[in-house]
Amino acid sequence: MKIRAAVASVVSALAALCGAFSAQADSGWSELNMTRGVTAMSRRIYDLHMTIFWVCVWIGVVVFGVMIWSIVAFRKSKGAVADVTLVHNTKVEVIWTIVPVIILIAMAVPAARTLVEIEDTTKTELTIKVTGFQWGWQYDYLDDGVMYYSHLDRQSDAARELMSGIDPNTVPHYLLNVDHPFVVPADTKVRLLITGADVIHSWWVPAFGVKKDAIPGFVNEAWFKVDADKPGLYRGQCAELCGRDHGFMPIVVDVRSKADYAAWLKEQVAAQKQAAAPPAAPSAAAPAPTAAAAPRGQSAS
Ligand SMILES: [Cu+2]
Repeated sequence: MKIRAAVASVVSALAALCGAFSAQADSGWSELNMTRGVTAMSRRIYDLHMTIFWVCVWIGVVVFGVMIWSIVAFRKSKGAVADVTLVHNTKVEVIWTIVPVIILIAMAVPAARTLVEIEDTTKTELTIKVTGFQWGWQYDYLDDGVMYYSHLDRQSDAARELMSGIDPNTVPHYLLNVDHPFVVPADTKVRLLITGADVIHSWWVPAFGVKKDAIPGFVNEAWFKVDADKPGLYRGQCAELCGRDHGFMPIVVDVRSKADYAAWLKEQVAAQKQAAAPPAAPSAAAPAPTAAAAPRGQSAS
């Protein structure tokens, strides 16, 4: 009876913990977990992750609970005699085969549905090619002819140098800032065509629930649609060990409202057209600085 009470108290403590976890979703505890993100897909992935996490917790509690209770309650010193009828008991074997199969199917159905949807790049409204290189990212807006490179920002780059004398704590978003953030519209299904220029990189932005390898010679697809009310800056990193400066090629996505994005795009198109125009007339104004700076640090180490 004591053991039964102990098991009951462990179960109720775990139930309380479940409640505490969901109540503290925005406290420090959530830092240990996946982010819920800012897209419907990232939330689906999060919910799936939590569902399966709790299924695993309950299986662990039940299996270890029964095991520990059996070991303690039926110990030899208490005079327990082994129950030999349980050996090759067909009924028990059928139950402990069917129950896990049902649990696995119940978990596989929502997981497969989510995976299929992650791969569904139909009905995209904007396609951008993302190329990872040593060490930075190149963004090509295929329909608009806009292209630029995104590198670690100058401040972080200076502070990271050996003996730079700069305290990294004084650098805002140290190693997580870029010179030219990746600008995309909110409330738009954006398809990314992800590839690599030299070695394998991986484009990872947790808030979008997107992590896709950038492999030379292959084009991988990914998509995201940020909630209309969630414009802002979202950060990510290269998630594939790609060489010496793997830790120094962050990603910053600047999600803007559709109107702000359209205005930014117009500006970029005009600026890049001007930069590409042949310098025919000597009186022509100098091309406006654009985001399309030459990639630096492309040479392999
Ligand atoms: Cu990389």
